[in-house]
Order: sequence, then structure tokens, then C-alpha cells
Amino acid sequence: MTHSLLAPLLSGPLDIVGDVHGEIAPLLSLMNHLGYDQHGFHPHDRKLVFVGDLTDRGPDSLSVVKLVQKLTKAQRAQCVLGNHELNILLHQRKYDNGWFYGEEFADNGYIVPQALANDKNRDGILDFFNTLPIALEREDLRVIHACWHSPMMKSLTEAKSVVALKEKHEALIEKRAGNSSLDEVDISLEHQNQNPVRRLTSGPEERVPSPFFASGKTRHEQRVQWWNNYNETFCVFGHYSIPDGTPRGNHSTFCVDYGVGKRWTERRQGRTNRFTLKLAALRWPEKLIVFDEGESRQL
Ligand SMILES: [Mn+2]
Repeated sequence: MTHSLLAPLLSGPLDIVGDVHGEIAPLLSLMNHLGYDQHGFHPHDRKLVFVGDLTDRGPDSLSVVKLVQKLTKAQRAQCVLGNHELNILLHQRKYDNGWFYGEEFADNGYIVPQALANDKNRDGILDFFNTLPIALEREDLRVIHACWHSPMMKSLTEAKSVVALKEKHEALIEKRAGNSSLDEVDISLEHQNQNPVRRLTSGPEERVPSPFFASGKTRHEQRVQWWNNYNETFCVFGHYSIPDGTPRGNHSTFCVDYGVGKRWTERRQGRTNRFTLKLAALRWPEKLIVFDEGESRQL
């Protein structure tokens, strides 16, 4: 099967869903509030679009992948590749993707409840992730996981697989860096910003004026709020979770990740509903934001 990493977005009215991160129950609840049945049928023929990061952190990445795979196969949904799917495709073990390798997710001795993958379902997950485009586009709308960067979109047609495309650019950047006087931080920024696979799935970064300590290591880079300088076709993205609900974006961008990936921390504190961290969808063209517990508001 051939597929392009820059693909046409489905036509008609859409519901664009934020980073699910293994939270199957909020996803089913959100689909219900949006008017879909569990097979993804909508009475007004609406379609679902997922912005990537389907897995890790939440209780059941397996069921989320299975559902989204079924919906996309039936052409009732589309999904773009997030950095979490990319890590799994690259066999990069991160602190929160152990479920894929059959390992428990422990946080300071607390075991986060999660369904674990096994030899029977692992290859199917990789096959599905390998079919995901990086970007979707139609005349009035664009969807990408982290960052739309027009000068790089053409490079998405250079290779058939996301892994091949990443490796090709990695080699080019290493070669350029080898002939330069760049320091370690500059080289790391080159890999983040000049490799289309990394920039588009996890966003541009910049050097910080003074290094800071976070999550166990000294950081020399920080994320760039690329949307402040974006004035093109309306673009919906995820990745930059909004724990306090403060919207991210400008007049032509919208971040639909409302942080449900960390909901396990709220459950751990005994909360069972009215969560602060939510799963959201943006209805298009209505520009209505709908949350998994049923609330909604106009963008
Ligand atoms: Mn992400």
C-alpha cells in the first residue's frame, strides 16, 4: 500500500479530537456527546479526526489504538502521527511507553493502571502507526500533531515511510554539523528544527538564555510558540497540553489538547468525575469545543 505523509483531509463536517493518551473511557464519552455511536457512525455523516498521541499514560492504549484503527480503516476517521507514535515506531523506550513492551508504568513506586501489549498485538500496532500521515490538509483546514511549517511540507513527499524520512534528514544534518563549529546545543537544535519529522511532530525549539533543571536533567532548549507567527490556512494541532484550560493559538490556529493524558494523576487523588484535565474535540466548521464530560463552548 502506498500512502503519503501529507494527505488530503476528509471533506464535510469534522470533529477534531485532541491527544487521547490511552484514555478510552473519555474517548467513548466524547464520541457519545458528539453524536457518534461506538462504531463511529454519525447521523449527520460527520467524521472524526485525531491529532495523534493516541497512546501512553492512560489506562488502555490498546483499546484506543484498536478503535481508531477500526474507524480509519472504515474511512469514518483519520489520524495523524504524534511524537508518541513516532517514538514507538523508532523503538525508543520512554518513561511512559513501557505498556508497548509489556512493562508496567511506575511513578515513584505507584503503578499506573495500564493494559499491556504482547507479542500478539505489537506488530499490528506498528503496522497501523506506519500508515499514519504526518499532516492532513484541505482548502479551509489543516491538521497536524505539533507544528505546521510550510517550507517543510514538500519534504513529506520525499519518502514513503516516516522512519526512512527521519533517518535521511538525520544523516544530512549530521554531515552538515560535522563540517561546522556548532556546539552540542546547536547540533541538538538542528536535529529538532531542521528534521521535518521532528519539527512537525514535536515542534520547534530554541536555546534558553540560561539553562534550567527539569525532569531530572539540565535543559538548554525550550519550546517555541510557533503559532504566534502563523497566518495561513486555519490549523488545528495538539501536543501543547493546556492543563489550566487557557487556550493556545491565534486567529488561525487552535490547540485541542486539554491534558487528559495526565488524568491518571487526578484519579490517583481519588477523583472520579468533573476532571480538570479533559479530552476535547473542535467541531468544524462550527468552531465549537466539546469536552468529554459533555460541556461545550464556542471558540
Ligand atoms: Mn505530543
